[in-house]
Amino acid sequence: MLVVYSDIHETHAPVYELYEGNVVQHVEVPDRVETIRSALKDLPNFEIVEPRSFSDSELLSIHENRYKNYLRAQTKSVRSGQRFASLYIQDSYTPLTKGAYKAARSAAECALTAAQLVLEGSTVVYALSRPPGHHAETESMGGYCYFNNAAIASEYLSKKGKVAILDIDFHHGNGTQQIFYDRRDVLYVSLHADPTTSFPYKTGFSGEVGVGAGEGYTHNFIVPNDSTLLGYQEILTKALDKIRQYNPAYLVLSLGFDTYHRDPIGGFSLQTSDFARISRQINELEIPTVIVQEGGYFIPDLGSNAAAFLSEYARR
Ligand code: OKP
Ligand code: ZN
Repeated sequence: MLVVYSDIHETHAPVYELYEGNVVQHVEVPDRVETIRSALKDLPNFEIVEPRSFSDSELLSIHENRYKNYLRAQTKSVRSGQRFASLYIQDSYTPLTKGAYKAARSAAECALTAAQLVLEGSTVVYALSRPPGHHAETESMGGYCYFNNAAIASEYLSKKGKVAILDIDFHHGNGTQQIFYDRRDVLYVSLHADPTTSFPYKTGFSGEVGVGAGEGYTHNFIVPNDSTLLGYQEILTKALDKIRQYNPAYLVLSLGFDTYHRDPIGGFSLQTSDFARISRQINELEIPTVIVQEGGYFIPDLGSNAAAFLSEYARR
């Protein structure tokens, strides 16, 4: 399996977030991706490749130009450490660092490269991207996300055929939902924690089903807190049925490991070996797939969780 990775992400190293106004250590740190990379690099069946470069047009197919320019200009003026933007921002969890723009752009290029490789005939490619993307909306950063990597890759693939996005991060992908809410050529299916009590709080309820031409092409499945594999897989089966009915040409998987039982900000009870079972179930779809890394914050076990999940795919 090809793994698309660039070390540019390291220039984006958030230090703290403001949680209810209090300074809290940031969990979305460079070590996340480094620990996954080192777990995969010595495994057979994995090959790490650099992202290709893309012009701004792919990024601008999803994000507003003025938002992109704002992010670039604002990060340029960060000297060291971090600060917070005043505009185009959803929350106080998503700081500007010196490298945020470059890293986010590179993460999008990882996802785009993975999409391109799938169009060229690979059955599955993994974008080891950071910062994550699924909370980023057309015109705003939020939830540690700046550009929506999975949405940018999906838009790219949608020129060639119908795309289904399956989002299995612990949190609802409000950005991805917003971007494709009125479209039927890209299906959005998400399994996540109850937004009544979990981030992003405002969206992800089961009554949100899309609008206009997109009505019926968004599906939100709420997974109860403390769910273990059995309960999780029951809901996953329903989500996968929606994807089968849609019969897409491509699958984009927004993959989060914050569903792990030891995750510091998650609330489910999945174990390392469960990730292999879950990926086997998704793999049964047999659709050409771009996997895009989203969350997952328990660094000591991130490498083994990624290896457990991806090794099932690497058999393909
Ligand atoms: C990003 B992704 C904890 C507050 C956490 C933000 C969560 C962002 C998750 N101090 N709030 O979906 O993994
Ligand atoms: Zn998450």
